[in-house]
This record gives sequence, structure tokens and C-alpha cells, in this order.
Amino acid sequence: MLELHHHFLSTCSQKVRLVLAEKGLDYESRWVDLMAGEQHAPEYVKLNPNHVVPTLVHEGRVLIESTLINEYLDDAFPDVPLRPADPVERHAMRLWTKKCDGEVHPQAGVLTYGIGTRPMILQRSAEEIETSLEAIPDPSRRAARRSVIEHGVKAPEMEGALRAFVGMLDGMEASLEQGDFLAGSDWSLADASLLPYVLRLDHLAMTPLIEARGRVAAWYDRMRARGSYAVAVEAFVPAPLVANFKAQGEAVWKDVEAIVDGLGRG
Ligand SMILES: N[C@@H](CCC(=O)N[C@@H](CS)C(=O)NCC(=O)O)C(=O)O
Repeated sequence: MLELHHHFLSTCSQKVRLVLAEKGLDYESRWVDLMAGEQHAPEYVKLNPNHVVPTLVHEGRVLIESTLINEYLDDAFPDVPLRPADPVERHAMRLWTKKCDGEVHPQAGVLTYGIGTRPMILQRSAEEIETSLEAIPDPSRRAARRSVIEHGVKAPEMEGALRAFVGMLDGMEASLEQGDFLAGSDWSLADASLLPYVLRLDHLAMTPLIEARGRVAAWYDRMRARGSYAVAVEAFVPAPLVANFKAQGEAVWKDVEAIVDGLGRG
């Protein structure tokens, strides 16, 4: 009944898998190998014209955009509601999902490709790298990807990406003063949206940025203690790849730290 086209480590796929797990929904899994470029395959692009994961197919209806997929799941399967009933709390939840889509996610690729996957990509031939870059349909996304693959942590895009992630952590620290969850008194689509990005920082050895914010660090622990994390995230995390990400992150941590320390001074 539900078919999810996704990737094991993609943040947007994790967001949707977390919601499926919290709702106890089963789905047919369809892997899209992003490193192999399967997101550009004509058959897949018919489903998702943006060449990205995830895509959900529900009884023949095709749904794209992870935040909207999660809202759809909450509408279509309301038994375990994941949006606060209170209008003010629901607004707070939407502010988080909007921030995630508009400010955080667009920068995640800069960190992931510029630090985590760059060494693997650089092992390919120049021609292969060019082909994979040319397949990215959005010109600004393509330009940023090219820049971080060429320059890594020294890419000019790195500062904006770190600014967005530090802003996310600071905003979370402030929100969590109100309670255990990002919006309202229960786990919501806001928590689903942000957890993969905090995890990505951790995977890239930027853990000190999390630990420096006590409420975020405690939230992160609580989120990872939930059954949904084990089923939707942990079960898919390839340990060798994450170990590799961590090693790459550790290798550039001093540069990252210097950029973060300089934020707000310029
Ligand atoms: N706004 C989209 C963004 C989806 C997106 O960027 N997905 C990434 C993985 S998290 C992707 O498929 N990237 C393909 C690529 O890097 O070529 C959503 O929320 O679904």
C-alpha cells in the first residue's frame, strides 16, 4: 500500500522513515542509490522530477517533498497524530519544518559532500565527476556541489552552511527551554524534521557543537532512545561509511571550528 523510494543515509528519507515508524506503518522499500546516480534515472525522474529522494507512492498516488509527505502521512493515517492540536503549538511546529526546508536542508549537502563524501568522489575520474555534476538539474545546487567537491572545507559555501546549522542549534536550544520537544508537549513533525540534521553534524564529527548546547544534547539523547530511531535511522546506518564520515570530519574539525568561531564577527 505504501512504497518508499529512499536512501539509507539521506536526511529527507530519515525524516519520512521516522514518521512511518512513529505511526507504526509498514512500507515497501525501494532503494535509490544516490552515489550511483539512480536519482537521475528516467524511470525515477518520472516519479520525482526534482531528481531527489524521498518519494512516497500510496495506492498509486505519487507524493514528493519530505515535509509534505510527512503532513500527508499525518492526514492519511491520523491514528497517531504527529502535529500539535493547539494552533499556536502547530504554528511553532510549522516554523521548524519551514526553517528546516528553507534554511537548513539546502546547506546540508555542502557539509555532507564537502566533508563526508568528497574523498570518495575525488577517487573517481574527472569525467565521471563532471557527468554526475551535470546531472544535477538545479543550477545553484550544481554550482555549490562543484565548489565543495573542488575546495572541501575551504569552499566559500562552507561559512553559510555552518551559519545555518549553528542557527538551527541555537534556535533549538531556545525552543527546548519550553519542554522536551521542539513544538508542543509531544514528539511532532518538528522533531522528525530536525533529528536527521543534528545526527548529520554528529556523523561529521561536529559533535562539540551539539554538546555545547545542553538542552539540544539532552533532546538528541532522548530522540535516539525512541524506538522510531532504532527502526528508521539506526537500522539503516552503514557503520563503515559513518566511520569514514567521522574520520573526514575529525580531519577538518580545526578548520570548521575556526569558521564557527568567526561567525558573527564579520
Ligand atoms: N526538498 C526535498 C529535498 C530532497 C533532497 O534534497 N534529497 C537529497 C537527499 S537528502 C537527494 O536526493 N539528493 C540527490 C543528490 O544529491 O543528487 C525534500 O524535502 O524532499
